[in-house]
Amino acid sequence: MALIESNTARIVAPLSAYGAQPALAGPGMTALVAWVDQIAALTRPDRIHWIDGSPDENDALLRQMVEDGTLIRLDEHKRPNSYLARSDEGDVARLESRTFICSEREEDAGPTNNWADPSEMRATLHGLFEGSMRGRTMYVVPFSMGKIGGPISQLGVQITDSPYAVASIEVMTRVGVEVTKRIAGGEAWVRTVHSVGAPLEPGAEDVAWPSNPEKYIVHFPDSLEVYSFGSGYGGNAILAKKCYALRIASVLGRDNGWMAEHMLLIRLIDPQGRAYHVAAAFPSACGKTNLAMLRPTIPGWTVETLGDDITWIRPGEDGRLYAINPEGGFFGVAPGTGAATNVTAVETLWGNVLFTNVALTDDGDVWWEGLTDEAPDHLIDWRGEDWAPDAGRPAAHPNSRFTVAAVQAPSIAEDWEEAVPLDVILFGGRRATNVPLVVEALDWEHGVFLGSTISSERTAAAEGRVGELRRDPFAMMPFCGYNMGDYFAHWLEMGRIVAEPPRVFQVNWFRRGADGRFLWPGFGDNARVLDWIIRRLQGEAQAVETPIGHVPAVGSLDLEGADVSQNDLDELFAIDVDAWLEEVGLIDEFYDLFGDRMPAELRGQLSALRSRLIRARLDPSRPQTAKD
Ligand code: OXD
Ligand code: MN
Repeated sequence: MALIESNTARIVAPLSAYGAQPALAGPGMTALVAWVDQIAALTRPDRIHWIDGSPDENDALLRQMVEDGTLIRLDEHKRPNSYLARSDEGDVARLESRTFICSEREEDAGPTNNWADPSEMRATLHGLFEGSMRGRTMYVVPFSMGKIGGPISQLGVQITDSPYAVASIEVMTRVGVEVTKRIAGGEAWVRTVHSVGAPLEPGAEDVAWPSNPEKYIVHFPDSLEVYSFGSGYGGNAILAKKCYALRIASVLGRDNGWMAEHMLLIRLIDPQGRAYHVAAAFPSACGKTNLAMLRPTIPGWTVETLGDDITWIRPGEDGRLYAINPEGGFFGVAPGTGAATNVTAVETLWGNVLFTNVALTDDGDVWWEGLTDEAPDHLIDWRGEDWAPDAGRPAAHPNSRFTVAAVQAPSIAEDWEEAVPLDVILFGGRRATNVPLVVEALDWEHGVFLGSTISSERTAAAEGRVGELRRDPFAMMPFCGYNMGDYFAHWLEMGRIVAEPPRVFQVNWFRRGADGRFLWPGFGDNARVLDWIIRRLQGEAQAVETPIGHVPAVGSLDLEGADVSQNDLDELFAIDVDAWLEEVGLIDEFYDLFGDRMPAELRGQLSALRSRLIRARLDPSRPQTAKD
């Protein structure tokens, strides 16, 4: 089995100028150095570079990548200090089929994760990592999720042979010697190891994006370790993000009474200046960054950004749940981000950006589908080939990305690194049918039920057939590090241990009419839904009870100035009882997956929903929707 159990002596020299091992002492440092030595002995890099997080070091790293052909520097006037990376064509997305949860017992990984026996997996990884960094530099990257020393923050170290991963981690987390000092002092940290799996033979020429056709993204939740091999792409290579901040952190949360969620986090300020905090779970590529940077179309409201992808939540002493965004930057999907959809993101990207797989313009800037209405006449596409608007293929990869520091968003809250009390939790999917624009849960337990039923059409962020409907409870299906049945139970428990849990709502911006059109304008107009939600909290907005939850009463949604016809509104809130009874059957089947790990409370919620629907069918005169 091996994979770093032996105590081997250091076999490589550290760099002297940048990258020397920090001169720190303490039990934590001894353990850290021993681990680094073990990984080096296994992977055999030519050099070890301890990242100190300084701007000079970052500059040198970026300059080296430009020299090596890994990055293209963009025009300094158009996009200052910004770079473009083009990945290998086979390395463009997270790979769920190559992602493993290796808990000791298979049932603890649950039916929605790929499980592999931990000893067998260690043996496999040992073979893969053996000598995998030959000819390369091994970077040791100490990082903090959440501000360094924050009450909800957690530490980690990533070892990687990818300078692109280092530069990305420096944007996405807080990196540097301050973290190493805390580790040296004995604070807990998580071990993560990454190799692109492309050793460089002496004299061999490197490629711009080294990777390996064989890919593994492996989590050992019992020992809190991550190993990723073969891919340089963001979600597989920035291990602090999905691997640690969601999969490993969800396990830490289960064991220690907190939650790691795939949620954006915003502050809404109403026309009276009152602030509310909303965390929202949406499956990948459902416009989370757009909502995190929303510009309301209704007067008087402001949205401040706190986070766009991950939220960690802990009970506070006052009986409320408190949340932080553990990340330091945005790793956002570029296509579809434009002046019409997210002008704040466009402004955020003025400079200091690491782009991946977008197109290059003739004047050294970047372009992607949706950035502007009209495409430039000529581009170099994400594969490095000439492109013209009639090429018949996208210029940017559908999952092309920008990596940028959170502080660059003009909408970022001044205190975005502090924990905030949660008022509202939103669950959203991408549903063409059935799910209304907004539904308020009857209570926490019903809210957990709504979260467990999120579903969405598959997107380009992960491999698979685009368009296929997939259940994505809490938007955590690819990111829960343990049995999802237990995860549902943990959600139920968290609502019980706090005196004042947040109110829960379900939203769906993506419902389509019979003619296939989107019924809701979305984007800035989504603020109308948020306005209704906040007015519900204030006891001001009216709702009607339907079999599936509370929906806005007629006239309670502020639609002044909105371009939504009465017919579309009717369709947005229509509840088709028969279609819902079918949906109940599908949820039932989905719940069966979890066998005896499925909490009885959620089974109870499902049968209560079925009864309410049957009653509604028998007595259709009962009020059904906002518009009936
Ligand atoms: C992401 C994802 O990259 O959810 O954020 O896939
Ligand atoms: Mn995400």
